[in-house]
Amino acid sequence: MPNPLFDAIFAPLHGRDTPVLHLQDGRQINGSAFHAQIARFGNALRALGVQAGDRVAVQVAKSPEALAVYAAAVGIGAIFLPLNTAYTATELDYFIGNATPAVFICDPARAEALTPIASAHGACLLTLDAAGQGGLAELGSDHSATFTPTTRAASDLAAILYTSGTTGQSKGAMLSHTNLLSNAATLAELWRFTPADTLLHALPIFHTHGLFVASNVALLTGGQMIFLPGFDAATLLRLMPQATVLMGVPTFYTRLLDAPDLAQAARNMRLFISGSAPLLAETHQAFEAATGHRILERYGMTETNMNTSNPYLGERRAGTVGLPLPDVELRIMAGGTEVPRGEVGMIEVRGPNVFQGYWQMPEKTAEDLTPEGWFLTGDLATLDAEGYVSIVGRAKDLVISGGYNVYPKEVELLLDEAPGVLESAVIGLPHPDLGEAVFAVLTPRKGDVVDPESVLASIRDRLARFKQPKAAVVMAELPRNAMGKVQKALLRAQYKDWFAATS
Ligand code: MLC
Ligand code: AMP
Repeated sequence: MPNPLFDAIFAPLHGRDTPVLHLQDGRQINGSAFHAQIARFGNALRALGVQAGDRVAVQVAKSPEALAVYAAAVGIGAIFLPLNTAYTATELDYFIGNATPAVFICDPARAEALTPIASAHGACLLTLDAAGQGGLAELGSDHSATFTPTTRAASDLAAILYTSGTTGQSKGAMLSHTNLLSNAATLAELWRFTPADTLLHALPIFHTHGLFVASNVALLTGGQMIFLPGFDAATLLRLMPQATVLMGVPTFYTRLLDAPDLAQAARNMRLFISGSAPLLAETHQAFEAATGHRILERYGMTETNMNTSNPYLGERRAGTVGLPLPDVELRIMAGGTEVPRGEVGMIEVRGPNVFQGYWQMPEKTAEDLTPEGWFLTGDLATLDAEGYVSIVGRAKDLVISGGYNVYPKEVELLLDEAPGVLESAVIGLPHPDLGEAVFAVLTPRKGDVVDPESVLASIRDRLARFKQPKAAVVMAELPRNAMGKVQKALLRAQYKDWFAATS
């Protein structure tokens, strides 16, 4: 195949005169119009000199045009690099410096602030706003709607997605055409997607879940998407009667449960899927009681796309993430050997979904990816007698807040720089809306008084909002074990009711 991912997912839109995207305001975009948009962007990027293998970085609001940029980048053989819209200039400087994209597309409102970053790293800066307008759109309108994709091998890279690291340094996960296409095809079959499906799409498209699981699966199977800028419970309920499938993080489901008329809105739905963070068994049960639907929970990550899923027809077991996907091998390891069923170990996975390594970080790649192709996920789990996987914890120091990952180290490094702070410990605490929320424990330097609010204010412009602690407290010193390691488990136990009590 000349361009495996493009040919399977986007080329079939050409000549399709039925809608592919439905927008909140009632507008519809049919397949051929969307393909023409992709072609114009692809031709414009080529005219700018973007070559196969170059990175195309984007930090733009979710829109049909933003999705078209993904398709265009893949179509011209470039490597698509989407960035969370919450990232600050400080964070972007790192990503752009590390990935050195040929082009960086940002919101026009941020262009002035980001120009020095783009210039410093040799990227051409273009703009695209939430309405699909900006420099890229203007360039695109000068170009042809006829498009020939650039030939790529199945093992060539299609995307790089950054994932934060336990050391505080983000790593770019390199994903090949095969990684993305094999996983989309496996999920489409497992979840019984057909051209008759309409996916309610309210996730961001800068992460695996919204971009690869949701968009790739719906487009690969010739379905339609109700493409929303973000999550709003009332809008989802209004549009749900026109949809068949919803994919969301657990916060979507807890919020929907609080909304009136959920049962009525869900009547025509075929499937509700949850992932990216643990879905509490009680949410699963409450949703079934309210709607009659058993949410299908699956488990994945940036480096591997999806690894496991509850079955479509068999038992969807609450509190588990289901069975390994048909083409994914999964084992639970401790001390170099597989643990007996029922015992806890770390999940390792191998298969066509597993990434190609971290961008320009061979040592970090070697830490997590064995020469035999096993990826060490850092997730702790058990297997039951039927092979269902239950995630019971994480070996990595990680907080998952509303489906976004926050690595405490990155936050601690900034907090430790605040005036008067000796050291800090960042932990995740149970939160009724976000599942877990970020919380900081600060200790003062000798003789200093630390005001938690001023400390939080000092990092406000340097870190994406979702990573910033929702609350902070001061302690005289952090609890440590005999080895001197901060005992975060003790802190989590001490403050476990903080958000339940305050929200
Ligand atoms: C927003 N805020 C958050 C937050 N989302 N804070 C902590 N955690 C979050 N997840 C902050 C904002 O900065 C703002 O702060 C305030 O909350 C309100 O912002 P908002 O934009 O109105 O929030 P809302 O729209 O309600 O967003 C919540 C959400 C959203 C849960 C709908 O976060 C979301 O769509 N999450 C999905 C994440 C996702 O797609 N993950 C997949 C990763 S892929 P302030 O202070 O300015 O008011 C992956 C692999 C896999 O994990 O398996 O799928
Ligand atoms: P990310 O790095 O954003 O891709 O996040 C991946 C991490 O999210 C995984 O390593 C898990 O810790 C977590 N995760 C994803 N899906 C689930 C799930 N269904 N249940 C529990 N944790 C999950």
